[in-house]
Amino acid sequence: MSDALLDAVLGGVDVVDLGRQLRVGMPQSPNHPQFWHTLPRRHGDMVRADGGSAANDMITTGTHVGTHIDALAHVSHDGEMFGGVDAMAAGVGGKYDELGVHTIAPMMRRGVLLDVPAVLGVDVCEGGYEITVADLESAAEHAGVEVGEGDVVLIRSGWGSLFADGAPYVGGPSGVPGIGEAGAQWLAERRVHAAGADTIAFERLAPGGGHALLPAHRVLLVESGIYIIEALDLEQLAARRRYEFTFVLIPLNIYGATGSPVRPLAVT
Ligand code: UVW
Repeated sequence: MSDALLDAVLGGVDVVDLGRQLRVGMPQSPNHPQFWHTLPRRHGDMVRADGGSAANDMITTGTHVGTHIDALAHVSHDGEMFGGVDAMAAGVGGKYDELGVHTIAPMMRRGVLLDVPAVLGVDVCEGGYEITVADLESAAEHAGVEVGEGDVVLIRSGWGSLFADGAPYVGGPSGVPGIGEAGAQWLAERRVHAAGADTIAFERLAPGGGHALLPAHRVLLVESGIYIIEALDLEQLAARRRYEFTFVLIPLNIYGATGSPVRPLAVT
């Protein structure tokens, strides 16, 4: 639905789309199977007696591509997932019965935006920059919000403005800005429901790429049961200085999956 149509349907309600468009060739994590979209049946391939015809397409995709949510089944540490679930015993048959994405309830919750570049006085945080607890606290103060239990916290690094450039968004040699273990502990202490960012892996990736250590994934997904949302588009929200809103997200109800593409909304 276009922005204009959403406005017409919802009247005075302001809706900001936080999802990235899914398209072949978009930047995505090399850790995941890529998004693929084909059109096996075009108009005219099958024409009914009355002249009608239908086009039908097909997507093949990893569940962690584009804007997406990580289920608690996504990460384990020392053989255990959240709640002590045995990671090696789980997933037999290709499905995570206990912590798959089907266990994430649709979200309609208080959302807050922590705009880190706004408090650092830059357009974009540098590649590999670790967003500190002091940065998070300054951004909350700047926004006039207190992060509380059950919130969805969206952390903007400005890196999302590189999405259209492709490879630079993924990082590699430059690294990617984001929180580290300390920032994740800060979120966990506040007992937030979910946390998201405008980057490909949510947390800081060190320059040089490779198979990164992901301590914030461990703290949030494994130790705290807090969902992670990645590759959000936070640019419009920041431009409009919308720091507090109703956050709406519905994961696809894929039984046993480790994640799901999503199209979240910020509603005020
Ligand atoms: C990364 O590429 C690390 O993202 P995800 O958490 O979806 O695996």
